[in-house]
Amino acid sequence: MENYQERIDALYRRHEALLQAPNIPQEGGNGIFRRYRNPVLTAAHVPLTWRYDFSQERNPFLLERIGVNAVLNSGAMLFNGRYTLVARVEGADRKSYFAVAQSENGIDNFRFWDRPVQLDESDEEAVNVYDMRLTAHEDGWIYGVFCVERKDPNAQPGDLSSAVASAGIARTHDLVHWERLPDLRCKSQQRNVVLHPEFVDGKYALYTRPQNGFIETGQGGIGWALVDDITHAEVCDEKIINFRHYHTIKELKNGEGPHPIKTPKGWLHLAHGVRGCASGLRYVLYLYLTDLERPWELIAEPAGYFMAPEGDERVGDVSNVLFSNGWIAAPDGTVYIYYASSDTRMHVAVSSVDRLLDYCLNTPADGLRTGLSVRSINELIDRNLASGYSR
Ligand code: M1P
Repeated sequence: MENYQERIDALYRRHEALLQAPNIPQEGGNGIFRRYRNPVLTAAHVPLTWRYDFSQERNPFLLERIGVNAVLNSGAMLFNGRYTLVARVEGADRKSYFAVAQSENGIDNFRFWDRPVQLDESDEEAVNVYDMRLTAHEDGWIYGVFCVERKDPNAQPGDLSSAVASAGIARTHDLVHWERLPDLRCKSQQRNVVLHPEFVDGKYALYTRPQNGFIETGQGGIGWALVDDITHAEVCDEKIINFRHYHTIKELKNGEGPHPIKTPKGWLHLAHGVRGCASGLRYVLYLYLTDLERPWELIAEPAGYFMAPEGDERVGDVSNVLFSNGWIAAPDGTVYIYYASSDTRMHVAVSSVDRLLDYCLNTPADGLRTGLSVRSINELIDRNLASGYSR
């Protein structure tokens, strides 16, 4: 039987081996992006000191004291030259919190900082917080906008599930000390709210997702709203800029991912779309492009999904889900897309601004009926025949 210190050393060795495992790109793919083999963050990446009590007196069996269920939906940015994720860590108790992890190259060796983020409470205590979108705004602050969940005060007695979602806002300069601002005030419930990185007409601009209830999103889609004062943010007028449609990948709901990337051809957006099927909800990722001067105006939107769950990604806590609220456009034009699979673990896929623009501008749009989908295929075949390719 190993002694206590040897067992601790073995835990650390296994943890280090995981943290230092090199990641490698997967072969094949569609040319638009490249997946990497290993998840970049999982529950097992969480520091051992957050989970174990290393005192033999208090923890003679060396049991894990505080469990982690999943590491998922992470905000992302380059911070002090490092690829930085503000991850949603979900405890075994189902409460999520935020934690910063960094990597030198964006694809492997992500390490959490020493402690999770200790966010101040707003005036009204929240039961859960999750899915932070990071925005380094031109006002000089780094903002984190996230979902705040509370029990529905109007729930019937015995109803322990009904909840209310709103957008929490906090800002920081160092990702350690966060100033909590009042939650977004709005007529509807909100999840997937994202701060645009630039002022628009001298105002803060938000991508929103108005909801009828905690789960239902009603008629709309992704919204756009201007806010005068981010320290008392209120959505008075919201217009839908990216609609949902019947029999598409976003038939049931959609939501903005991270804030869009500014490119010479427009703002490049990453979003998720949801449809229902016999096995439940299916979450996929899609892209769209909006005008540089008028970020609320759609320029292009390829048909269908950009990424969908594949292989092991399909299975997890909430299966058949890809979700992204973080990507990084590096100075050389490489784009690192950080996405979670099945609400369980974080992955990276790599592309470039040029490839993603090409994809957006040259993939046929959704004609919304099968006849037009087949017409697009035949037009492609005609062009290939004209170039001498018959099969
Ligand atoms: O379980 C899938 C996702 O469900 C929600 O997203 P949406 O509000 O668009 O339905 C969020 O809870 C998200 O965290 C989760 O990944």
